[in-house]
Amino acid sequence: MTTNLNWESEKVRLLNMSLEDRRKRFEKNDYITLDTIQSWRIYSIKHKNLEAKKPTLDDLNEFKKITLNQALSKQLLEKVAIYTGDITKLEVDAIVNAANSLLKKGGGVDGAIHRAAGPMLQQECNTLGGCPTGQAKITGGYNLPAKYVIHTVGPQDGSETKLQECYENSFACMEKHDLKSIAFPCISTGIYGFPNRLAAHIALRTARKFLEKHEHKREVERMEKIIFCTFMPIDVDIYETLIQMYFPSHEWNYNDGASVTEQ
Ligand code: AR6
Repeated sequence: MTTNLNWESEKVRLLNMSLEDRRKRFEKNDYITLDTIQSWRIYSIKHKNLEAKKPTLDDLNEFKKITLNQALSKQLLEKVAIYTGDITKLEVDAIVNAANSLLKKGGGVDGAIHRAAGPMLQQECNTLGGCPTGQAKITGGYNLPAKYVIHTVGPQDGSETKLQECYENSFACMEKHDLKSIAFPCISTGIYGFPNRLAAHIALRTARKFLEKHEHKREVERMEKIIFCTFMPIDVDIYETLIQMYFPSHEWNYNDGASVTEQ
């Protein structure tokens, strides 16, 4: 049993474990491996109903805040994914937690992550001195299939800049620790009440910018996968619509204007 162990030694022990040994800690169906999560390229081929999902005029206006580097468009389709379900099941390098600034276990996805990770996650969080809104701090994943948890604190006042910083700082955190796969919940859109659609624009835009910057790096330094973990049906619908703008799988693109739905 690990419950009497100190979090520091347990963190080191788990991080040094082979993948095979890490997996032995779980029932077979209790973790989801990265290779079984469809990239957006495959998802967009398999889900035929997606083409019917058109952005609105508001979406188009929000999308104007970015100009895509078209030369990278094809390869980036492999780097992003929508996954619908429980983020605590994902065997990725890091899952992101929508935390509070005290880094004390709360409700929502934060509660789910703490429950699945076990008490050492809180013990490590207690040593970090909290986390200001928009910043990100990293801990071990403990009993989670994910190696690390990146805790970021979303805005409670609807600040778009702060939400963007959550994504930017989570990416910075993973780069610093040489991590290659990350899964985000829809930060701030639950208890903190940020509008879901605008939040998805910010998440997708920030991810696109990060990947465009990153793709010029050497193969070994590149990102493997950014996963947008949707949990509520409304977010599935929003992400399935908007990801088509930010990661277009067709020749046309929304920077040139394309058909939209009436609002
Ligand atoms: N897997 C993936 N996403 C989930 C899961 C899950 N297991 N559970 C919930 N979500 P919220 P916030 C989705 O409220 O708005 C906590 O008390 C959920 O449906 O968790 O940033 C913290 O301690 C929603 O789409 O985060 C803070 O006090 C998304 O996760 C406060 O809530 C985020 O909702 C943070 O509020």
